[in-house]
Amino acid sequence: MFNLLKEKISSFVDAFSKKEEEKLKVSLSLESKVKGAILGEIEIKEKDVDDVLEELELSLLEADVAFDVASEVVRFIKSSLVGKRVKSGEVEKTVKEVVREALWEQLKQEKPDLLSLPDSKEKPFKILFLGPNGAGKTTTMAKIADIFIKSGKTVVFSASDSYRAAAIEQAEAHAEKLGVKVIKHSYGADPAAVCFDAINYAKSHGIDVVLMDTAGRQETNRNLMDEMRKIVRVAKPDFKIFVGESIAGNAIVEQVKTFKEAVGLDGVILTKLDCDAKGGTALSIIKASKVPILFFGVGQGYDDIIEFDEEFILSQLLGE
Ligand SMILES: Nc1nc2c(ncn2[C@@H]2O[C@H](COP(=O)(O)OP(=O)(O)OP(=O)(O)O)[C@@H](O)[C@H]2O)c(=O)[nH]1
Ligand SMILES: [Mg+2]
Repeated sequence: MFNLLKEKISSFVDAFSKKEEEKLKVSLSLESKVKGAILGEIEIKEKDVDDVLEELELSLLEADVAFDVASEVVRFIKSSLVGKRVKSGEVEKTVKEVVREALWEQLKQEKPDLLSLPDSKEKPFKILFLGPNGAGKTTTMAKIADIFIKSGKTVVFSASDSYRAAAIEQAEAHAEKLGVKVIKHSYGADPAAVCFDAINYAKSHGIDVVLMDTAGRQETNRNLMDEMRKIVRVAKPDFKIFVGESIAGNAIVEQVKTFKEAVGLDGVILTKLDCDAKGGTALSIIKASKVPILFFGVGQGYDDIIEFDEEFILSQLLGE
């Protein structure tokens, strides 16, 4: 995960540092000749950064970073570096710090604490999982159920993907492993009605959290987007999570924006980061869609989920 992005950032830092240190050597020799003293400092000029930053911008785009986000990162780095005075041997450290700040700007977010949210509301807390086909909605719903169960909460599944073949059985298989009750109808049933029943079950049995699955839908499919609006109107979820696969690259930013416009979103879970050699998607979503990332999916097992943490991503990207 993050391999390409990490590689591109590191080669930018190396290229920039080498170039500036070379310049320092030249200016040092001149200065020592004239003054006989070694100041060992150089001021970074605009013309010094332009070509390396153009290269960085292209690299970021290649690593799946969204256009606006790549431009913003480059602008931030440029305005922080130009005019800075740097000592010999400290260029790499300085540029790394600036890159870190630029990435931090893109990653900082107000992240709701999903696990404690049910405590702040009357039971049951209703969570709806939405997103494109095959992104990992059902698997992620099971992972989140496992986390809630381990924290002492009771959970019920709404098998409200009554569209895709074997979707109900898939939800049932997870439920059996986790010891969770599933509310289901037959295939072709109205998913909003399944959610409604699951919520009523939770109410009458004092269940803490209702986890509602949905069929995969592309943001361009008008009927399925309308169906999703109906599910939201009927189920009135407390929290709507978009599940998207990070390997979808830049397309995911548009998907998040369209789903957000249609029904509102409270968070994103980015799956399959373990299969994503580029890594730019994680960097793009927060700023480009203004929806917080809650977790990353990093495998198929229930434990293969990592809570979003800026420091974790920065340390991965900068190889710290
Ligand atoms: N490697 C990896 N595989 C994942 C991850 N999350 C889900 N998967 C796998 O991706 C495949 C699709 O997952 P599902 O949970 O069925 O996806 P879905 O969004 O519910 O799919 P539909 O209901 O058909 O739209 C399954 O084989 C999952 O095991 C992840 O984080 N990493
Ligand atoms: Mg599914």
